[in-house]
Amino acid sequence: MGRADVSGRRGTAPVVFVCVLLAGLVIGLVMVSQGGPAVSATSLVASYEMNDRSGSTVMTDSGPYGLDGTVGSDVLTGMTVMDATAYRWPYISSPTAPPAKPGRIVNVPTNSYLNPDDGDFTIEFRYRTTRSFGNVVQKGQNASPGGYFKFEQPNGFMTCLFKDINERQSGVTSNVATNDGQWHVIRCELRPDGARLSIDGGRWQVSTPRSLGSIANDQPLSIGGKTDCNQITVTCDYFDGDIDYVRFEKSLSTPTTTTTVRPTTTTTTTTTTTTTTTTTTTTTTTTTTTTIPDGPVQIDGPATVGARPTRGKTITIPLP
Ligand SMILES: [Ca+2]
Repeated sequence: MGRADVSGRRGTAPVVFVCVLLAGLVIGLVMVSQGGPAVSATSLVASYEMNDRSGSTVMTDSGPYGLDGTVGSDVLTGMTVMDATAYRWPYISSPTAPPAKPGRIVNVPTNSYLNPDDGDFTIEFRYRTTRSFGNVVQKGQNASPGGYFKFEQPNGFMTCLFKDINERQSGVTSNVATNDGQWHVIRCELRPDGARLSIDGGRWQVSTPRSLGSIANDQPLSIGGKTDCNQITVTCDYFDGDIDYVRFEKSLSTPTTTTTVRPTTTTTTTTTTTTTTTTTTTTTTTTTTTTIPDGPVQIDGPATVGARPTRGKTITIPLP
């Protein structure tokens, strides 16, 4: 987790006493540059707008790193749904019935930009469904070394879950169902004190405070279900519905403060003898970083669902 906490100590120029006849000239100087608190902020690392044309096999990343994905053969692209261009995951009778259908998965090859590592991480997507199951977005699975994250919606209640390298978990389940067929914006953030979830820009629903360690695996990003599954020993938990976009933000390199220390020089002169004394004071500044959560957090506040989604309309077109 990023931390923003700067503590510093200033050196004190030594006081020089002149005991003999003449006063001495005392010059002391300590300079420490003022490095402000290092604040970690999340930056966009991938943006999948899912506006690719019909029949596209490539999920285009419009983010800064071009982390394009591959569209499974069962996923429909270029769909106009209400006001959006979206991908469609067609009807499936059961998310867990054999055989596995890897064509239902959109995946992006593993990339460190898509791992939370030990910093802040944010996932936001806009989706609609009338079903009560399905994993929407995940990178890694429960058994993945290094940890993982996922979104699933048992009974229509969206849940985001993070699990770190030490198998500590932080997750939030929405207190409202969002499987009403309308567009909903789901935003989940991993912060130093755990996960928090917002529905359609509503109040944060927060996890039990828990600081997680690093989350970094070598698994692909998977949209629409699991990549590594067989529906026998590991269910695939396929999604059924539409997704308008998926975006990822991450705290990247944290700026560090620079400290400059100059030694203190003291010169003392007398009439009888001349003594030059040089004293060096070393000042040490310790710098750490902390993330300042952006935005208010209200524990277990009601999310606003049923309100008009960011770009949604009130008309309803049933899913196939
Ligand atoms: Ca879109």
